[in-house]
Order: sequence, then structure tokens, then C-alpha cells
Amino acid sequence: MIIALSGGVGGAKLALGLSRVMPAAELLVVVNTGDDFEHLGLSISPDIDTVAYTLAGLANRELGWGRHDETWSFMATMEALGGQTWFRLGDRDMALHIERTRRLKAGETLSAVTADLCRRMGVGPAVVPMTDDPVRTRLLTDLGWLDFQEYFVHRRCEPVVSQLRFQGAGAARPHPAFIAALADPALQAVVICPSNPFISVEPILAIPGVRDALIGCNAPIIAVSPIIAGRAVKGPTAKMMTELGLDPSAGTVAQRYADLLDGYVIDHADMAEVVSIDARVTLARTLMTTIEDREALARIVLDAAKVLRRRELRGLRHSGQR
Ligand code: FO1
Repeated sequence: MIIALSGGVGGAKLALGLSRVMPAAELLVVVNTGDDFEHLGLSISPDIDTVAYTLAGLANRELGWGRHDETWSFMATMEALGGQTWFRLGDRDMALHIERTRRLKAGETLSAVTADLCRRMGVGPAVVPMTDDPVRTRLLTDLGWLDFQEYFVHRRCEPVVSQLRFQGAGAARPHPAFIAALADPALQAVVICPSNPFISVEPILAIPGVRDALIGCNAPIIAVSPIIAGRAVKGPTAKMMTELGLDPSAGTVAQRYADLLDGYVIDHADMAEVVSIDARVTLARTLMTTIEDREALARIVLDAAKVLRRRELRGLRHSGQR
């Protein structure tokens, strides 16, 4: 059993790589829901959809979100009618949002709807939201507090960020399948995917009980850096780090995960950071352009986890050696 913590496009890429190099039934993808929002009367869960479409082979590879077989008549007509079109919703994608909204309104949980829709789309691994309770990432910027998609899409990550809040996280209960998997003796690794630490991973860690369950689990926790040579592969990670007064580096991300990490995979370009990272570091090509890159990085992560487990079994970890 492998658990992957995922958010955003980078997370989905590695989740796909993992799903192709191990038995899909042994992979549990726990997804950030802090990006979720209500828009045009629809309940939208972008990170769940990005993972689901990616694992189903339906994702738009250029955009990283939405579907590849998409048409845009609904958006064009919304434009003509003066409706909101800043958040692009394709015609096929709309079916998912409308059907999920209907089922949530009928009282189903987000995880129950997600599991069924993933099954219908042919997704192999289990995909669960970090919680079935509402959590919403909000950002304090030079324009005041913004909801996540308002910041990320509508304002294209341009506002200057000084604080983040995960509204509702304190009252949220981690998804039971997530907590059960962490307590499962068959757990072999927890992989923190190369997602933005602030907006994709920390909302998951902010849910009461998650950090303790991670620290208490008997498998190595290994993260992949979302930063290569001081730059984010995609999205506002580096910009956010600078605005939050942090050095935009692979090492800074490791510090954010500090007490959780046993292993950390960084790009060859960041070799100089190895000395500053308090985890067992593996150097790799972490830029995932092709499907082979996704699979290769996934294999490296799983191999690094095996080494960490062997060393732990030999008790080296208790002797303080890495
Ligand atoms: N991201 C954009 O930058 N522009 C969009 O218009 C957009 C639409 C969209 C629709 C459905 C969906 O599932 C995701 C969508 N995203 C869009 C991506 C989304 O905002 C981000 O992927 C996450 O919220 C952050 O990782």
C-alpha cells in the first residue's frame, strides 16, 4: 500500500507515474480540497478532477486541468449571455460538475461521489478527498482576503500574498480511509507529490490528526521537491515563497515538511542543497515532461522508500544516521 498526497498538476503527474509502476489497487491518492469552490451554482473540486482525469487518461496535457476531448459551446454561450467565463468550464467537464453537485445536494459525501465517478471513468487507484468536510484555502493579499480560485485563476496569481488560511480545516475530520491506510501495517510509503506545499499539501497537514498519524505511521515519508533550481515547475510556488519571505528553494520546501520527512527527492540542479536538508536525499530528474519521466520518477521514489524501510528495519534510523 502506497499513499500519495496530491494537489494541483504536479501532484497528478506523479500520481499517474505511481499508478503505472505499481498495482493500481495498492495506491491511495489523498487529494487536497482547499481549492474547492462553488461557482455558477456548481460544487467544483479542481484537484480531485485533475487527479481523476489524469489517472483516467482523460486529462488535457497542455493545460494540466480539464479534459483533452473538450468543446467549449457552453462557455461561448455564457460569454454571449454576459455570464462569468473567467473559470473555463468545458462542455464535457460540465457534466462532471453538474452530476457531482446534484449528488452532493442529495446528501452524498464528496468521497462517495468521487469514488463512484472515478469508477465510471475507469480510474484504477482509490482517490479520496483529504476530508469530506468543507475546507477552503483563502489568501491575504495586497487586495485583501481572496478565495483561492479568485486568486489563482481570476487574478492569475498576481496579487502579493502575505498569509494563507485553510478555512474549516480546524473542524475537519481526515477521511477515514486516509487514517486507516496510515495505520495499516502493510503501508510501505507515504509520498508527498511535487505539489505546491502551501496550497496543495499544507491544507492536508492542517487537518487535526493528520500530522500525528503521519508521524506515527510505520512507513517512510518521502517528498518530491516542486522547486527546481529556485523555480516552480508550474504555478505560483516560487512567487509565493518569495512573497512569504522564504528562499524559493528545494531546501525551503523540505523545511516546511521538517519533522515529517524521511526522504526527499530533489533535482540534480539542486545538488548543492543536499547538505542543508535533514532527510535522506535522492538526486533525480524531477521535471516530468513525458509519461516515461512520470514513471521513472515514480520508480525512483518507490526505490528510495524501499531503502529507507530497509535501513529502518536495520535500526539505522534510531542511531541517527541517514
Ligand atoms: N485553471 C486556470 O488557470 N484557468 C481555468 O480556467 C481553470 C478552469 C478549471 C476548470 C476545472 C478544473 O477542475 C480546474 C480548472 N483550473 C483552471 C485549474 C484549477 O484552478 C487549478 O488546477 C487548481 O485549483 C490548483 O491546482
